[in-house]
Amino acid sequence: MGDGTNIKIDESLIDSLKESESIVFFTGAGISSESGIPTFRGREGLWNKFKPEELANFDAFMRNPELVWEWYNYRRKIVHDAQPNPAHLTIAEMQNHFKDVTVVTQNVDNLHRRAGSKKIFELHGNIERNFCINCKKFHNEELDFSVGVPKCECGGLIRPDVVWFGEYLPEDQFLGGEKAAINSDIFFVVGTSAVVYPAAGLVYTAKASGATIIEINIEETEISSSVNYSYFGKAGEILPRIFEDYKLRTDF
Ligand code: BV8
Ligand code: ZN
Repeated sequence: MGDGTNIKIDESLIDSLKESESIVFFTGAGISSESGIPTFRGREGLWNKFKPEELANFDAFMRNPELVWEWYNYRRKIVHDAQPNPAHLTIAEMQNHFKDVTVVTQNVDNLHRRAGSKKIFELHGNIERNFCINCKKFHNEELDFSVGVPKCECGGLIRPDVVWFGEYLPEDQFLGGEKAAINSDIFFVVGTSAVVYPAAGLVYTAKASGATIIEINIEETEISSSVNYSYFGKAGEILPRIFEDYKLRTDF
């Protein structure tokens, strides 16, 4: 395990980056952990206490909407107070140096957009949006988060616009992410345990399409044995390090 500061970035990776036009960043909760947002799994996962599968599903919401809404309120506050970290900011800056930079994220926290990334596919929705389970109308600014589960004027309960277990991913977002994976030269996998499907399958889609796969994580994951390069350390340290090495060895 490295701490990012003593990690050596392979020269062959920098060479590949120099020849690359399409770069994808497939990200998970770990990229936001240095912004103070707890991850779901992994050795530092705060939700180790609650299994996300038990709260992030429609049946749990119907059984106990107050509990599920409370969990999301808690997370909304953390997300609202958080700021993008050097990992999000490096990805956004790379847009100025490569032809095509795409973010495909499992995160619902909006931090890539706030960091300045432009082309983003959100596979699991966005915690800042909410809609009525009955008429599907979106409700955002007008919601009062301090008083229990809000209801739509049609009487339906309002839920966050995130993808729960057992629900289909938004088709346009998944197809966009899949197309980016297929067309990528380099596919970074950053801060994800890569156990939630179909999202994690995009790693194998990219690999089968010939992309070089680079994993950045504080620990080994399900995909570690399938990637071309693994860097074990914090995303907020390793991504800036890779980009610095790239700039040092590239003439502008
Ligand atoms: C579906 C949104 C079709 C809401 C989330 C058995 C086998 C295979 C699949 C299944 C199965 N049983 C059920 C399934 C399907 C299921 C699934 O994959 N389950 C798994 C868990 C077994 N998938 C689904 O249900 C999906 N839909 O399949 O639809 C369908 C439809 C109808 C009927 C049948 C099928 C929908 C899944 C969507 C779930 N939504 N979130 C919310 O946020 O509230 S899940 C949740 O996991 C997260 O939100 C995130 O989106 C996702 C992935 O988590 P990660 O981002 O990877 O985070 P994690 O905490 O796990 O890992 C963090 C990593 O970061 C760690 O590795 C850690 O080491 C690292 N790290 C920490 N700090 C740092 C770091 N790395 C770098 N730097 C650091 N500083
Ligand atoms: Zn409604």
